[in-house]
Amino acid sequence: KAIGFIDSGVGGLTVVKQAMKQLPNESIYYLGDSARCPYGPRPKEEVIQYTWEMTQFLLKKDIKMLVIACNTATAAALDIIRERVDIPVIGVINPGSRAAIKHSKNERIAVIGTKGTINSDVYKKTIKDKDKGISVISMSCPKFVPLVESNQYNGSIAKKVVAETLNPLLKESIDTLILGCTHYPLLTPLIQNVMGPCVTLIDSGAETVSEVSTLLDYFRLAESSHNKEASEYHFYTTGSPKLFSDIAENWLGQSNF
Ligand code: DGN
Repeated sequence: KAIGFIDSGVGGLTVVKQAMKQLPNESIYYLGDSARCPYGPRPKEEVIQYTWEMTQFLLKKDIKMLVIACNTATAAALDIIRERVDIPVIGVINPGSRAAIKHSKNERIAVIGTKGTINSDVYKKTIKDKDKGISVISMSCPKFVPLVESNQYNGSIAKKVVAETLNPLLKESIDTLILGCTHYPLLTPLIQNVMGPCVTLIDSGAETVSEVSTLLDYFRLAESSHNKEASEYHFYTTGSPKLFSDIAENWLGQSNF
C-alpha cells in the first residue's frame, strides 16, 4: 500500500521529495489541485470541501496513510479529515513548528505563508502552546504561489518579488524563518539570499516526513527494504499535465511524469 499526498498544486512536491529521500521503500500517490490553486485566499469552508474531495480521490487508491502536504489545507481541514477517515492523517504545521522551536536561539521566529494560513494564526498558536516565551512574527506572501505554479520560481521577476515582499522582515532580528507554505521551498535560494546567512529557513517537508516515518513504524505499516524495487510513484493533477510535469521533473530530478 502507498502513502497519499495532497496539495493545492505543486507545493506538496517539496514534501514528496523528502519522502523519496527518507522513505525509499514506500510507494506514493500524489494529487495536486492546480486547477483550483491558490487555496490561500479561499474561505475556510471551501478549502475544507476541496481537501475532502482530494482525500476521497486518494482513498480510492487504497492508501495506508495521508499527508496533507499543504499548510492552508492543514490549517483549515486537518481535524475534520482525521474524523472522517480511518487511516492516519498527518499535516505539515506541527512538524514545522517543532523544528523552528528547536532551531531558534534568540526566540524570535517568523512565519510566512498564504493568507489562509497566516489569518488562521495556527503557527502562532502552535508555537506559543509549546513555548510561551517565543515571539512569532507572521506575514502572508500572496505573490509567491503564482510564481511557483507558473514555473517562474527562479527568474528575475521572482527575485524582485521575493526581495520586496520580505523586506519588512529584515528589521525584526529573527534567527529562524518558517516556510509555512509547501510551495516556498522552491524559492529557497532567493529567500535565503534576501534574509542572509544568519537566518535558518525551516522547510516543514523534511520534518513532516520524519513524523510519517515514526508513525509508519508505530502502526507497523512500513514497507520492508525487500520492496525497494517495487516502490511506485503516481502523480495526478487537476491542472495542466505539461506544466505539472515540467515543474516535477525539474524539482524531483526524475522524468516520466
Ligand atoms: N502549498 C499550499 C500551502 O502550503 O499552504 C498553498 C498554496 C496555495 O493554495 N496558495
